[in-house]
Amino acid sequence: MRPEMLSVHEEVAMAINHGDPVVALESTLITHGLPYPQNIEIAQAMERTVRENGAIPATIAVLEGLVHVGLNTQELEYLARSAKPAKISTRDIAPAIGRKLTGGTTVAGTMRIASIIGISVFATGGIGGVHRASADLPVSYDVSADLIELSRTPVLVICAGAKAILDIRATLEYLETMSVPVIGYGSHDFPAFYSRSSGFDISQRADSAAEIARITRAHWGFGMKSGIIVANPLPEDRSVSAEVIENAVHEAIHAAETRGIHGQDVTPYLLAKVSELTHGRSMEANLFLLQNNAKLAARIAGELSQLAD
Ligand code: PSU
Ligand code: MN
Repeated sequence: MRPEMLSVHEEVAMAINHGDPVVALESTLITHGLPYPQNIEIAQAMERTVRENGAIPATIAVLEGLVHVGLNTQELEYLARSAKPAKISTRDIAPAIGRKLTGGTTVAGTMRIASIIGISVFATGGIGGVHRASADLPVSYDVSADLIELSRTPVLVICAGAKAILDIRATLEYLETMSVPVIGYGSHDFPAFYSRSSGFDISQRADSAAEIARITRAHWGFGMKSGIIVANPLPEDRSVSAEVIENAVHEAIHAAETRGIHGQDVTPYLLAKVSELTHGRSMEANLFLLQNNAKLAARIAGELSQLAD
């Protein structure tokens, strides 16, 4: 990594050097997930939650071709208001630098940058996955680069599972094949973002941040190179019924097919459509779970930094 490509916020750099807890945060959520000003409000709320739980937040994004790790208020504002931001997955990092673009990094892009910098804990909403197959394409080849990054980059990703826009069963099979541990926080059931339960079992359950930290340390301590998923379900009273979501997902997928949406536009399109169809319900759950994940991530980062002593 050439230094002129990268700007690491001083506070983040210091925390990394001292081995203090740091939590990376993604920015596609800001550029493609939510409209202004909700996007900046939630980004700042997540940063606050990370701090309140004893860690330093490091929001990752690319601004005019410079990779930023940790954004100040003006930088966050610039990103949140940016008119045509790029969606930056791993393969888009170099083009974004080379062409001086501004954009939000996806789970894959954020993991890669975090790992290069030395940050190993990352909080997000939901990961990308294997998209559902359709009648004319019975096997889905739309597999998010998030899964590939998880298979080769040692970062712990705290999320609320994967959204029901995806084929969750295929996503979990893929993660099993790629040997990525999936740990349910307080649950054996993989959450489906807005809903506590997808109905699909995962192999590990852990009931505390300390237990997750011990598993993580063992994974990397043993030389494993992959990432780890921590799936953090919403509490029961915040969860939206799977039926409400499923109807919206069907309609959203149909609309995407009719309009010929493909490639990296699929996920933002489906997410916006589902959110529109479920009105405020899904937005509320979304905001809550992002904080919930930021909090758990900060606690795990704290436990991990203690184990390192
Ligand atoms: N899933 C969500 N919310 C999101 C995304 C996924 O519930 O905002 C974003 C994340 O940044 C994720 C990306 O990394 O979409 C995946 O896009 P794709 O499916 O094109 O890989
Ligand atoms: Mn895709």
